[in-house]
Amino acid sequence: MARILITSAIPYINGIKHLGNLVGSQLPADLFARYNRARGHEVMFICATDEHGTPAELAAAKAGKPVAEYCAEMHAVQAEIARGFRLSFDHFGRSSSERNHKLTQHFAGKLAENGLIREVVESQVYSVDDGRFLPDRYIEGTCPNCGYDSARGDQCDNCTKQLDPTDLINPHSTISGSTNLEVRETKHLYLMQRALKDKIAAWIDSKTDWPLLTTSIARKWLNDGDGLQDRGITRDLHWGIPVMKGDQPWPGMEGKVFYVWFDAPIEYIAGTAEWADANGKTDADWERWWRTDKGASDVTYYQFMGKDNVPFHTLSFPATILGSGEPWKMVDYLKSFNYLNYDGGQFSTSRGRGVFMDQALSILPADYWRWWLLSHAPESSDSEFTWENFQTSVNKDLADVLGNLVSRVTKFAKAKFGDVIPAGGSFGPQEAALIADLGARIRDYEGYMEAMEVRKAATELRAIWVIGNEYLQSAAPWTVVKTDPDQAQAMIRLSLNLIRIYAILSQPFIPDASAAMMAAMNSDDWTWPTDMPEAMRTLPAGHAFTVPDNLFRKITDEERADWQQRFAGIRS
Ligand code: B3M
Ligand code: ZN
Repeated sequence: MARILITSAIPYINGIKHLGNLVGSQLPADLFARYNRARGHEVMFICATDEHGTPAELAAAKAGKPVAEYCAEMHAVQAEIARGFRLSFDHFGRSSSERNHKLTQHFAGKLAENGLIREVVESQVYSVDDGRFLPDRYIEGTCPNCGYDSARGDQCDNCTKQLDPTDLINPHSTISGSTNLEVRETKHLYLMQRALKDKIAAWIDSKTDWPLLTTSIARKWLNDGDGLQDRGITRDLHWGIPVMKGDQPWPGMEGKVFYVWFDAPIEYIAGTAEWADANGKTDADWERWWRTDKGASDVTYYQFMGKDNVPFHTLSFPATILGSGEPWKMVDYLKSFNYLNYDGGQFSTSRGRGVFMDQALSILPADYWRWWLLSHAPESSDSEFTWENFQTSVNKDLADVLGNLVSRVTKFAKAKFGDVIPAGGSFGPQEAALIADLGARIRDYEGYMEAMEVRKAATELRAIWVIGNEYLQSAAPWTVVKTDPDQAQAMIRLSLNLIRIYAILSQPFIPDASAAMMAAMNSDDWTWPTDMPEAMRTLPAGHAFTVPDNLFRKITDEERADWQQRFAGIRS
């Protein structure tokens, strides 16, 4: 049994995420967590809300609420939606937690002790009309690297370069649109990442099995141009983690907070401590996941995120960890995703374009979305959501292939042989062939799941459903029953067992349908099918089963057209 630590990039607090956000981090992380639990491994799966920074302050102001209250409410909203999508976090924490305050201040203190923090009197953009320093994200202008005209002060979304606001050409405030900006002096702390460059480079070089998307982004920002720069880790904001050196005040930094991207990844650790607190565990219980001197050396740690988050996880966060000089667990495998586009364009939060997580659940159950999103995960390139494609996937893969098999088999079995699994006949060559094929395909499926090849795993799972249909088609128990009822009984016995096996294999993708299949088979034996002939006999003759309600309904053309219109966004 392995010990597997999984973190998903933590979603910002300021609003409900769209399906593109979901498929880029939380959902594939959940798939991987569910798979590993199903294989009997010890899993710790952590996510949280990312609550600091100006976006939270401004969203709270817009909602007319104190920011702490706003964050608490939005956390509850996001947690509820996560449950709706069956995201199986062991804990869904909050980056504003006491645990994260303490840990973030701890790391800053260690970095200072190790001589890796310098104080910089910085010129920062002050918006005269807004009456405040403008944080990075609230300044937009032209990217000095690629010329994109809506680059943000912290990062260019076009070329992913990490920026400082003063790098921008023709900057303006995104709060008021004002260009009446001046540069004023303010003191900030810088993490001396340059001093850690060799260590970070060596660490990245050791990751020979990482996806190219991950290492190419990391290497680019490590080596290109000026390479790894020292980074400001404090901000002139009210809402955030107060700048302290461990538990000591930091002279000259009163009233300032840590930069949201400094404390956010630390929340992966803090979130695990929150898990301990919420479950009556001790510090040792979470430290065994994170401290290599306290049991974490046998943990394998996987991170999931969209490509825009990769620089922070391959350079900045490792700099924090390595710079602390303490034995914290570092990521072993970083799975990153491209973007999901929406119906010929991009998802847009500001324009309400695309499907947001709450809206998705209001029109169809989680499994429908999980299946489409995961089977179209933007792995090797960006991918696109279209309603036609979604309708086809749901109607064909889920309703026709899987749903239909389950309903056909159970209805026929009940009509012909009653409420229990029939005892007649024995498995012949057709059954042996199916069992062998299934066994081989399950091994392939395991390989893809272990490699986090999400699309390939989905394709293999679908193929596993298809071979069941093909078997039924050629074995044709509804015909055989007329001439050789015993043989038809054996076929149905195998098919009912197949439904249980499908429930187990499909559970990481479509947990609700899997639970319904397992319940219909009147079983709670979720043992992963490693020994195929054995797994095919788990439900014995005489075992009761029921006919479940239809697992999936089809999406009609009218619905498709209606939804396409409804989610097109205010300006389309
Ligand atoms: N909140 C950005 C995002 O949701 C950011 C991730 C933090 S991961 C530590 O895309
Ligand atoms: Zn750029």
